[in-house]
Amino acid sequence: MRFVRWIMLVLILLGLVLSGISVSGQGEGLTIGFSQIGSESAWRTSFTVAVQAEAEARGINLLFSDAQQEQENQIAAIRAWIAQGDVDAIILAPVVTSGWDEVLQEAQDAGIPVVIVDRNVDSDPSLYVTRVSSDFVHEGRLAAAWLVQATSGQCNIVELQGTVGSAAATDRQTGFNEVIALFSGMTIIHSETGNFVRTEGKQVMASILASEDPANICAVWAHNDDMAIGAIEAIKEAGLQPGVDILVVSVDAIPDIFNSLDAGETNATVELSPFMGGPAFDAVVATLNGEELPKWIPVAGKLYTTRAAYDADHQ
Ligand code: GZL
Repeated sequence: MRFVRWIMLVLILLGLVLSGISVSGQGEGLTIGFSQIGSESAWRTSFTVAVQAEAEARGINLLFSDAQQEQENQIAAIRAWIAQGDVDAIILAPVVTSGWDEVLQEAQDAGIPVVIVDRNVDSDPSLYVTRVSSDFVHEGRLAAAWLVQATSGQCNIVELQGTVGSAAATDRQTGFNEVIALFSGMTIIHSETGNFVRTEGKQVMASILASEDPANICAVWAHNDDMAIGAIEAIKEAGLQPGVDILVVSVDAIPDIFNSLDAGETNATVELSPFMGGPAFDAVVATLNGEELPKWIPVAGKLYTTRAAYDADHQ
């Protein structure tokens, strides 16, 4: 009888331990798939490097896929990780907003939690754990507010859009347009995509400068710094002074944009932190431990007009 009681006690204790097993706080030993959009901009590359470094520091086995800007490559990578059978979670940086329902459902059916990072998806939030990102609408509002005050509400603006269909482009445009709509003198005279790519930003700006009287252009609003830097090159090649003849405002706060700020060739950038790996991995650990999470974990960013101001905030 004593033996039976002993066995029962061991089984109860074992049940308690097994039911209480939790993933380590940092995610050590987990296998996580990271579907990255590509390397279209300096910010994207710094984001990739930051996530990989964070995984390394935490002892996470990171499976990395660069989709070369193609949604089909992201979907294929996610399906491969589902088929692999030993992937604990997936982190997805979606290139565009639509077209994710099916593969997110497949991941959920396979019991693999998905955390969205950076851009957004239009899928039902029940299909992913949470989204770690900045507020793109706010970034657009900050850029517009700066330009309104810099021009006393009187400016003809060239807009260099990011990737068509991406949340970053759509929402930054929404935020910017909301603010300038309050000032009748603020007008977007050209709006074209440069796909967040430096060379395309230069090409689009050069073609606009060739077709429009440059004296009629007050400012460039670029959805990211890479396109702004491309536009700066085009403005200089047209014999004009970027940052003076034509103001420039953009988003990302990449190292190169601070060189342009130092040279007086651009005027303002809105910070976009590349350090979303930590919050994303924390969300994976929390969800694997059965914790409920909010559907959005925001990452903040400020507008900077000088390197000194940025450095003061990033000691
Ligand atoms: C925005 C991000 C954008 C960056 C660009 O969060 O998706 O994509 O602003 C990048 O540099 O291409």
